[in-house]
Amino acid sequence: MKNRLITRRNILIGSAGGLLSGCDALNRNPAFQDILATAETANFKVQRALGDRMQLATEYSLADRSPTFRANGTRDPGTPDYASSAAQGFADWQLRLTGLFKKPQDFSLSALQSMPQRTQTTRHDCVEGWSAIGQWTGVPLKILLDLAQLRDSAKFLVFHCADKLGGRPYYESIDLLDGFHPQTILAHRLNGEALPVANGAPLRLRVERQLGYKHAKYVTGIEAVASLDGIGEGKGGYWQDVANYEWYAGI
Ligand SMILES: Nc1nc2c(c(=O)[nH]1)N[C@H]1C(S)=C(S)[C@@H](COP(=O)(O)O)O[C@H]1N2
Ligand SMILES: [Mo]
Repeated sequence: MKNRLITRRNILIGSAGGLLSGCDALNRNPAFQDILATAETANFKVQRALGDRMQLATEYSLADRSPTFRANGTRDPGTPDYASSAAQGFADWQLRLTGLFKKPQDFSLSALQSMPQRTQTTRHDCVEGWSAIGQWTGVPLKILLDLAQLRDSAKFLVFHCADKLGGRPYYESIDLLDGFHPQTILAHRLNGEALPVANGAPLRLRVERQLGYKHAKYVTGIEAVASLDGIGEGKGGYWQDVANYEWYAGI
């Protein structure tokens, strides 16, 4: 039984590697292997779960877009720093990659905009009971992870934001499966225009297989960590800490 399981695991890891090319670090990653280990008793469930995690979210046509893409949560971080950056069209915005990277580095907004881009029209589902379809353009997170090179000990990516809600910094985190997912992008355009302040200018995460609160707006930094323990209250995100929302909010 054990041997069969190991064999199956290798097959699963192998196929994940095929889909997410260049993800040797992911395949060696203990967190990734934990995903498999949690469903040891029902292997087909593991296979289904992993298969699901690899799938693309539905993409829509431009005609399907919502007339207006509503905003939720912070609509303007409202700090002097943010206001002065906004006044110069975010020319001084820096995205800082810190933590468990071999080559931690900063990217300016214009550097991110000059990288290969992905455009996708997807449906955003907020847990509060509304959805909206919008077209997003941004840099695939995988490109940044490949440049900064995760260390083998990295298990999660924490997104730090410029805003506070109720006095606490907003933050979110995802695992490496979502980090390397082809639809996971740092978006700077919505519906063909510069991302509005209300929707997270100049940079917001799109992690299309999960609910709205995972999509961190006003992103200033990505920290690669081995554990979520030291971040916020340790539950992996603002709403997880404040209201016990699920860390993995799959849709
Ligand atoms: N930094 C930050 N990110 C955030 C939030 C927030 O308040 N601050 N709200 C979250 C929630 S609950 C949702 S539904 C979406 C809303 O994105 P939108 O304003 O573009 O509709 O952003 C998410 N990301
Ligand atoms: Mo939300």
